[in-house]
Amino acid sequence: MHTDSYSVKCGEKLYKCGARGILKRRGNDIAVGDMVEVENEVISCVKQRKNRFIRPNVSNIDLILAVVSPEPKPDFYLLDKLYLNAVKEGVEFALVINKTDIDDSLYKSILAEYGNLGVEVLCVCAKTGYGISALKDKLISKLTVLAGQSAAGKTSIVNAMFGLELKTGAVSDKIARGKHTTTRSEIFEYENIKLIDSPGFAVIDAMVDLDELPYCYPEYASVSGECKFRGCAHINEPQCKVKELVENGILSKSRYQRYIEIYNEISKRRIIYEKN
Ligand SMILES: Nc1nc2c(ncn2[C@@H]2O[C@H](COP(=O)(O)OP(=O)(O)OP(=O)(O)O)[C@@H](O)[C@H]2O)c(=O)[nH]1
Ligand SMILES: [Mg+2]
Ligand SMILES: [Zn+2]
Repeated sequence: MHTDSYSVKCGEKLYKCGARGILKRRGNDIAVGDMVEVENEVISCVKQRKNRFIRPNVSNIDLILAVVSPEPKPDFYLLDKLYLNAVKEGVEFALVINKTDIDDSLYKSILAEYGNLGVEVLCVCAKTGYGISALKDKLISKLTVLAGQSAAGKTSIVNAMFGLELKTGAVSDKIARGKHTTTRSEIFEYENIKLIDSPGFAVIDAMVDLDELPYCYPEYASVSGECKFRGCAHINEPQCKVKELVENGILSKSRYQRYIEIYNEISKRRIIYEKN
């Protein structure tokens, strides 16, 4: 998808289409994964979406695969926000640990953060092909998006999966960050798999308001009935079950600290997200 030109699939054929001015002017208003109506090679309307994400800029997703790797190091703050956005939109979320040839110790720290939340964690190696066919099995009959930091290996996974040679980038030596090799989201469709490769990112907004945030943490939502106050934000309230479980080491301390950071970040901004 380019700003002014969109690939629209109809039957087995791809058509290059423009878009009505009004759809473009509102900015970001056509996303990869959208179902659209086309008149004379121009997209005239976007049909109602089952879900919508800003980063990556996609819609109608069945599964978000957050790709992490030992290098660049995972940014858990970013991952938490990606995950809470998936919870908010009601979309399945799973973690893919790539580059297991470099270091396989990441699995343990990922499990410590997300293991008890019912989030599936898959290990793959795009370089050797390890775990790729098991991952493929998970994608059948779904629209899936690969998301995460630049240079984690999203495009490499697409290449390994479908035998492609899409451009991949290196991890920059100086800052150990990716170089943003993929610049647009694109759907790859083979057999019964629809997989979107998306550009890596270093920032992401939590698409929720303060009052919804606690409900986008499944491990907090499931015990909040035991907090003294209804609608407890698990921040300063007394007799808070979440805080108790964090203090007892039953819930992850570091994830809770990031929760507070995200809470503060949302309280300072002015964007209001639409409620479901
Ligand atoms: N050792 C090793 N390197 C890998 C593996 N997978 C990817 N890489 C390398 O990691 C670098 C980044 O890979 P990309 O596939 O471009 O990463 P990306 O997530 O698509 O990055 P952006 O498009 O910038 O978001 C490249 O140099 C790849 O060769 C792997 O399994 N093992
Ligand atoms: Mg890429
Ligand atoms: Zn509480």
